[in-house]
Amino acid sequence: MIKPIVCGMLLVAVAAQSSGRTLCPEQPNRVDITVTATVKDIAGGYAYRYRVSNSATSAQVVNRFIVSTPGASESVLSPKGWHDLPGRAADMPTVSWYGAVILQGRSAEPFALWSPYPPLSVRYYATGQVPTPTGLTEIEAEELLAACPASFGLLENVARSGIIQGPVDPDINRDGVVDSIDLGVVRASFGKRCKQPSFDVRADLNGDCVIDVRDLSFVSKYAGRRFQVP
Ligand SMILES: [Ca+2]
Ligand SMILES: [Ca+2]
Repeated sequence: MIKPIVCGMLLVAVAAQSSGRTLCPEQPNRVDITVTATVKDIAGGYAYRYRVSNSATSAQVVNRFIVSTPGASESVLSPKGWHDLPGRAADMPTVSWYGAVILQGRSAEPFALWSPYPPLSVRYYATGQVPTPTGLTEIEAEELLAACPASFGLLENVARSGIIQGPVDPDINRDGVVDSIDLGVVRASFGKRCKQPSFDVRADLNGDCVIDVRDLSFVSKYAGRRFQVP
């Protein structure tokens, strides 16, 4: 039974080539980066400084680095190289950096943002860039891009994501003060996990898909603190 199946696959491959069907480049999924963050109390808020290094073993360059800033995007400044990403889902505001391509074996210059919100776990994302093959005409390159939308470094094609320190707003109901109402939101779904009934995503402040003492202690730590409501 094995031989006929192999023969069949070969015939399909030959047919694809002879018909001129596009062979898409590999999708971005082989970026190997190291991300470090430092946080300092500064001027009534926090300065977050990030460094991104693209490993020499990475198969792709990095063309965008993104930090999720839940509940805090309105107050994030945009120093050189940083941008708000308009059009993102309201529950996942982000800032992103795409000032230059980070080659394999290289580090990006550190970049920073300021936020009034204290540090907790947030998610970062990196997209890998797949260059179009050399030697194509402009029309051929456009046809390849159109035929292979998944292959080129779009935000949706995240090459690597992970957890890092970033700004998180402990004022869950955003009334300007961290108090018993915010603690109550966490307690109301304490112990719940993602996709369970009564899991309140607002209470999962560190984004680990479970509402537990980590979330509660973060809100408790900042009880009484006032944050300007945008
Ligand atoms: Ca509140
Ligand atoms: Ca959590």
